[in-house]
Amino acid sequence: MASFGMIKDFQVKTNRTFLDRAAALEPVLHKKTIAAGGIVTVHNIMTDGRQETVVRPFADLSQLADMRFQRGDKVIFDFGDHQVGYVSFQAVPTGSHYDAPAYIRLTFAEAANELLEDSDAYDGWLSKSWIQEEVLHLDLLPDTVKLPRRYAFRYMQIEVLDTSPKYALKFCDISCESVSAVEMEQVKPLCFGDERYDNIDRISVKTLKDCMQKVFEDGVKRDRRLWLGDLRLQARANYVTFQNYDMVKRCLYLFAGMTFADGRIGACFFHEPEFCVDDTYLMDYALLFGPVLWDYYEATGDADTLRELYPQAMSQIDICMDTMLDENYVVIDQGDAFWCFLDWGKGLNKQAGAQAVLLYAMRYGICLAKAMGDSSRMRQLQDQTETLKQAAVEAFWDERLQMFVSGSERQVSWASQVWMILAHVFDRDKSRELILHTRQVNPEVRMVTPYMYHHYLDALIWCGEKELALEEMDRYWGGMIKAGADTFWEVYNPDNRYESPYGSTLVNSYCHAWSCTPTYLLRRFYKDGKYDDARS
Ligand code: RAM
Repeated sequence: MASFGMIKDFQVKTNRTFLDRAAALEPVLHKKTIAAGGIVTVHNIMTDGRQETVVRPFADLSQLADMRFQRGDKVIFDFGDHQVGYVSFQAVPTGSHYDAPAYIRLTFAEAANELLEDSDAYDGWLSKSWIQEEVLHLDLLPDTVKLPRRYAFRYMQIEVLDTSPKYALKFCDISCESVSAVEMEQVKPLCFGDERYDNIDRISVKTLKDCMQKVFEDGVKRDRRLWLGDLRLQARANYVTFQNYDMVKRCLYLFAGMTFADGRIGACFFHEPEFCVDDTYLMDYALLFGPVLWDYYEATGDADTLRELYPQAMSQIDICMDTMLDENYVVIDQGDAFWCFLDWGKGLNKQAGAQAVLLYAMRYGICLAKAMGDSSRMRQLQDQTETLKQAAVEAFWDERLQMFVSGSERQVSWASQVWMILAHVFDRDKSRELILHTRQVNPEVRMVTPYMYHHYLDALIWCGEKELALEEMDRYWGGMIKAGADTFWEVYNPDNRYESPYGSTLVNSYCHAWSCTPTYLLRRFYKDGKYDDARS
C-alpha cells in the first residue's frame, strides 16, 4: 500500500542563519578511481525449494579485448565491492566502418538479483525512475562514455540493443570514480574475537561510508536524501567510527533551518539543488530530533549548537503534547495515514509505538534540559513522563496477554513491545520478561527492516540480554551476509528474501543507512568480547 505524505499549498518557516551554518559545513568528497574487476554471469537457481541468485566468474578482464558484441549480446562487469560514483568506459567499433549508431542499455545492480528482474513489468508504487538503467545511442565511435548520473552498484551490465550487421562493439577501460565524504582507512577494523562480528562490523562501516555523501543519505541508490530516523542511527554509528561531527551538525542545522510553518520538523530533507524540507511529517521522526541533538552534544560537548537547537528539539515534544494526544494522554491513532513510521511491517498499527517514542524523546528532553540548566522544564518533563507512562499502561497493557496492544483492533506487534521497552515504561526486570515473552509468542506482525531490528537489539541490550543480542545480530545481519550482502540492505526478512514495502524488490535499496548500526552496538556495548556497560 502506498505510504506518503503530501500537503497542498505547503508553507515552510526558514531560518537563514541555520541554513547558512549548514551550507558552510558542506563536505568535500573524496574520489577514488576503481576499475572493473572481472566478468561474471548471474543466474537464479532453486535450492531447498527457495530461489537463490548466484554469481559465477565468466572471464578475466584481460579477455575483454577479444570479445565482440552485437545485437542481443550482454556482458556483466563485477567491481568487486559496492561502489557509489560515476562510471566511464570506452566503446570501440570493429569490422567495417560503423554505418548506424550503437544502441546500448546499461543496468546497475547493488545486488545481483536486480539484474534478473524485468524492469518493464515494474508495477510498484515508488517511481520507476529509481531503477538504475540507461539506454544510450552512441552516434560517434569510438566513444568515451561518461555517465553524468551517480550510480550505486557492484555489478554493471551492458546489453547491446543493436549495432548493425557490418560492425560489432568492443568495450574497454571500464571504471568508476567512487565518491564519499569519508574513507574506509579512517576506521580501525574491529577485533571482536569472532570473525562473524568483525565481518558484520566491516560491512556496517562500509554501508555507513557509502551513505556519507554531502549529507547522511538514507540510500545511495534510492531516496538519496536525509531522513531524520536514519540520521539518528547513522550519527550514532559515525561517533564510534569516522567521527565526522561536522556532518551531523550540518544535518541538524538543515532540519532546524527549514521546518513546517508551525515549527514541526519534517521527516526528510532535500539538500540539492537547493535546501528544501519535504512535506512529510512523521511523529516519531520529528521527536527523534532531540535524541540526535543529545547524542551530538554528548559526543562533542558543542554547547553553542545545543543552545541554538534546544528550542526546536523541545518544541517537537510540545507540539505532540498539544496536538497528538486525547484527553487521557494517549496518542490518537491516525490509522493507515503516513503519520508515524516505526517499521514497514504490513498492517502495523502505530498508536502504542508512537506513544512510546514520545516517552523516549521526553527522556532525552530531560537530558537536554539538564544540560541547559533549564530546571523548570526538567521538572515539567518528569511530571509529564509519569502521566504518559501511566496512560500508556492503562491504554495499551493487556494483563491477560502480558503484552502491549495497539489500536482499536488491539494488535500485538513486535514494534509496540520493543518501543515500550526503549521508552522505559517498565523497569529492567519486567522489560526483560516482556522481551523474552515476546520472543516466545513471536507476534504475527513482525519486524521487517534493519531499522526496527536495531531497536530490538537495543532493547535486548538494555534488558541485559547482551548474549542474545549478539545471536540475533548474527542471525539477521549475518543472514544478509550469507545471502550475499556487500553492504546492508534496507529491508531483510529472513523468511522472505523477496520482501518489499514498495510492491517490487527492484526499487529496494541494498546499501541503506539505517542498517549500519551493528558497528555502533558492537563498539559501544561490547569491547574485546566483553560487555561495556557504559550506557546501560
Ligand atoms: C523509506 C526510506 C527511508 C526511511 C523512510 C521512512 O523511504 O527507506 O530510509 O527513513 O522510508
